[in-house]
Amino acid sequence: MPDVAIPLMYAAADVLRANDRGERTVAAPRLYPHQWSWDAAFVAIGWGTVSVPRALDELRHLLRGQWATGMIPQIVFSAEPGYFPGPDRWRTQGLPTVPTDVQTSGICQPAVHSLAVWVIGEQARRNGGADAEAFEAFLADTFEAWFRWHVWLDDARGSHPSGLIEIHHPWESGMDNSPRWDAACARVRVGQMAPYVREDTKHVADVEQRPADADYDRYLWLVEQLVSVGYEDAAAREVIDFRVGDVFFTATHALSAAVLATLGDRLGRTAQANTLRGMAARARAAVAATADPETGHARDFDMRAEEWLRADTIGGFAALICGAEPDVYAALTSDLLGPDWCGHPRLANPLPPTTSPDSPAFVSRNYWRGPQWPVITWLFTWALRHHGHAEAAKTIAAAGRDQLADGTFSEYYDAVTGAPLGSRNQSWTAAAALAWAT
Ligand code: 9WN
Repeated sequence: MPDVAIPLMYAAADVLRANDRGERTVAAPRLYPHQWSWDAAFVAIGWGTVSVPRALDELRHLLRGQWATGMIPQIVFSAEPGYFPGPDRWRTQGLPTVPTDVQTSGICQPAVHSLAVWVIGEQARRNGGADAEAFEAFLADTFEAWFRWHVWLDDARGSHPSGLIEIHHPWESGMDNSPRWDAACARVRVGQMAPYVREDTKHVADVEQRPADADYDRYLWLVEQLVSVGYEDAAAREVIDFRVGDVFFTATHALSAAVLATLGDRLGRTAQANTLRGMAARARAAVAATADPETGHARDFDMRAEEWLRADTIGGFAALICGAEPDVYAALTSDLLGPDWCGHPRLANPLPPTTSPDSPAFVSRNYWRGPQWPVITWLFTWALRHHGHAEAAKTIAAAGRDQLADGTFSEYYDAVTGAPLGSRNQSWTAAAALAWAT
């Protein structure tokens, strides 16, 4: 029986249908009129509960943007206006590594895609019949593409001795203005570049819900630096002002590579499956090695300054995504549920805030600096269940569903007042509601 009230499921499916543009879904109706990489993975999971073939189309469309290097780009652009920076600013067109039939940005986002393939595969197996067949055909067609994505991450972004996946832009973390990046961003020296006008602030009720202008200057400057080396990975490592080992990204890579290995076994691709298992083990060990000796929380590493980045954020719980030793996992789980995090007395809903309410960097309504993001909540509930902590998953999922009962399917929610924030009818929020229903 679904755990989500039936009318909420219908409403969530209606959000996906309204945001559907054929083979792809816009991340949000006005704010994000293109296909985003990690959004597409979660959105496909949501679609999978409605229509497995439509879910597979979503992922196929995303793969149209895959670069020859193996990178899956952060954005596959559509012709719809209203978002900045668009293709003109990214200037990826004409590079030898980019696809020719779609335009893309030049960076990536967390590797949750093989997780999506896995979850949709489970749904297809439960459905049986044509859905199961469609999934098997899809897996055989696309396995290589997902494999190449993880290989690229391991090679081009996993060469630092820490074993962490490195990112070259805060947007690659998916948690753009998280306090995780404050110290590293402070070291970015913005140079001369063409003027620009933000579009995002035109679509939200209050600019205080979005990153600051100074953040945007850095974001755009980092794009200039990447353009200056034609997005070539080795050169980018040398020139980029922001070079950070992202522990949460690393954890998604570990989890996704592990489940893709199991799918590879089923396809009889033993050598590739073993390669994926090796990557997953290395990435998991890298996440474990970041643990702060005092708190046990995972830390990011600034590869430019060669120092640990300390911030009390949801990134500290990265090991819950990829798995850890049983005692470490249990301790982190009880910390997440305890009075410093989900159970913090200031919170409107007992859900993981993106930044600890006790952190000086906490702002309850500003983007990744405090608000609760339903899609992140869903990811933690899936991972907790996967790693054997079903009760904790159930507790958090129940609160997550209560939050969505307002029917706005907002991008994020004020952690203290519970108010819906950012875009309404955000696709991945609707997808989270649907995914909790299975
Ligand atoms: C930049 C689409 C994306 C999400 C990110 C979220 C936000 C973009 C932006 O929206 O980022 O990628 O313009 O603010 O931070 O996680 O993928 O929903």
